[in-house]
Amino acid sequence: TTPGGQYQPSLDVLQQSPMRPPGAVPGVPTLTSAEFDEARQIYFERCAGCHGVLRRGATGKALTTDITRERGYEALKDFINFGSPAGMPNWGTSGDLTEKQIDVMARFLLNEPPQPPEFGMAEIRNTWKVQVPVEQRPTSKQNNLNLDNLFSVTLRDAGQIALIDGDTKEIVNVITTGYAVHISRSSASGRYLYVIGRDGKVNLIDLWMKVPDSVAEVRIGLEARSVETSKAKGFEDRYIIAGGYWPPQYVILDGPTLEPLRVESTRGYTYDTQEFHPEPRVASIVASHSRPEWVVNVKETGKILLVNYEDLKNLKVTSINAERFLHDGGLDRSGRYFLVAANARNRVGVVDTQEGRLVKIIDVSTTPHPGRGANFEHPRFGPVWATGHLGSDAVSLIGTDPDKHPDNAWRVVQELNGQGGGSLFLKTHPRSQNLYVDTTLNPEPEIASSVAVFDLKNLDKPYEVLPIGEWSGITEGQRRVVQPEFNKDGTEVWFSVWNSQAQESAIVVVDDRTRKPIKVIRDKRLVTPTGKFNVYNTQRDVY
Ligand code: DHE
Repeated sequence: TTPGGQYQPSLDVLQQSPMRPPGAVPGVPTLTSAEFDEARQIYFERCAGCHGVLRRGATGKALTTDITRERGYEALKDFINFGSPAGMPNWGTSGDLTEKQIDVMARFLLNEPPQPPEFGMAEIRNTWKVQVPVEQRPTSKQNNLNLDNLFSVTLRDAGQIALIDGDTKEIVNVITTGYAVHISRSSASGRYLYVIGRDGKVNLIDLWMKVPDSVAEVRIGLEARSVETSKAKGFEDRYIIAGGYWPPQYVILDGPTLEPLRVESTRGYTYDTQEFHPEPRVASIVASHSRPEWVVNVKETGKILLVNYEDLKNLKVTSINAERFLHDGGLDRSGRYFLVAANARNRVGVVDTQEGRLVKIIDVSTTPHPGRGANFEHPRFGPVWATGHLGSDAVSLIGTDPDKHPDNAWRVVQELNGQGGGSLFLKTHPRSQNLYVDTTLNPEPEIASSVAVFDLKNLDKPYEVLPIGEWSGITEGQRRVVQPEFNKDGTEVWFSVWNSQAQESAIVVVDDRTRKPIKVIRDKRLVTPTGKFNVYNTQRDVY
């Protein structure tokens, strides 16, 4: 471990490619080699996720040179500096990028995007390392941790995760991983934890070790966001799937060792106009608990793939036409239906994972962003799944019970109004009466550093605002509050107070019943905490 160590994301693989600053185009500013490398690095770390490596746009607008040259250097600089209410972060005024870096980025965007190299089985295999072979791992749990209530916390800019004991709130270990781990997923048994970095690096963490640590790693591409495990009966802890942004592909790995087994490209045709797309990225992936299948959401083609892992040699994939720009989503409370945001189309798609078919595409508000969403019993409409939005203050509640509440199923039964746009995640728990909605990317610092709580028994009651940033005791920097996550019992909800790398960050733990803070975790090792994943809730998809 390297507690508090600063991670320098490496461009090792990218560096091997023959990419050089483009030659001068009349009227287009040039970049030196050093500036070009810096811009590529920043674009990879901050921009590619929304705008795409080839800049063809998805959650963010297209930034191809026909568009950027039309807008011009000054407008690009302003946009990067101040952001926009539609969800573009204010990279300059937040302190994340310097004036000089913004100048370099504006010039970079006026030039053609460089295309990174491919990354097939040979390259993937080259990065595969088993640090502790299976036979040298413990055969029973070697620690006294209550693993069910352990939290895996992303330390974004440090390239690490922190394992935090949910009972004592102590940091158990800080583990070096890929850069900006996006999500953590628990294996079906709960023994293993899988994390994926933005740089495509997957780490396998064995929670049975005396001090849980990484036992294997592999890089599945150059940019990635999602990882999931096999959860069906008979396949527990057997396989892993990781989804790539670049190259656009998914890779199936052996669960206990991360040995790469099969790589599949997602390049192909959009579901609607059936035009070829060179960069259909793999967004969220969720495992079915009842069938040996993963639900794989392909952003740019708008297709949902049900990848059956029963026989990897004769891979069966059901390809469902859904909607473009699929992003994040989760299962309904029954576990049968999967709901996913097609965020740039303001829609939510519903798939019946049992019958392997699309159920409905539902119109919601501007740019839905649910995370995995929030399931609860609505006092009037029965079971619902909720999503917040990046582009509006709406929280849409969608009925999910076609058997007992057929009139309410697969439509927005109610829209709540939260604090504002810029919402990333919302959460509740089967034992909670509260729905917590963050507004992390709202341009108003007060709103970005607080959350709204709705009373699930009385949704007409105005929401209460919890000033989480203020409760953290941190006074410096932009204290963005992000991603509510419950403990195993559903009695506490944890929030990250996500500051820039140079500033102090924290985690605030709130008592769900009283809605008051019960603990603030402040530690110099907590560098830029973002996502938090409770082992038990993640393993069983409790959300
Ligand atoms: Fe995420 C989930 C992609 C920005 C933190 N994010 C996801 C998922 C995808 C995704 C595809 C679903 C994974 C799954 O369930 O299998 N995220 C992207 C992007 O492309 C985007 C928009 C831009 C980018 O450059 O990455 C983006 N995400 C962010 C952030 O800025 C956040 C706040 C911090 C960070 O690390 O970059 C962030 N994303 C998260 C978190 C989740 C997530 C914490 C899981 C939430 C959950 O509760 O399931």
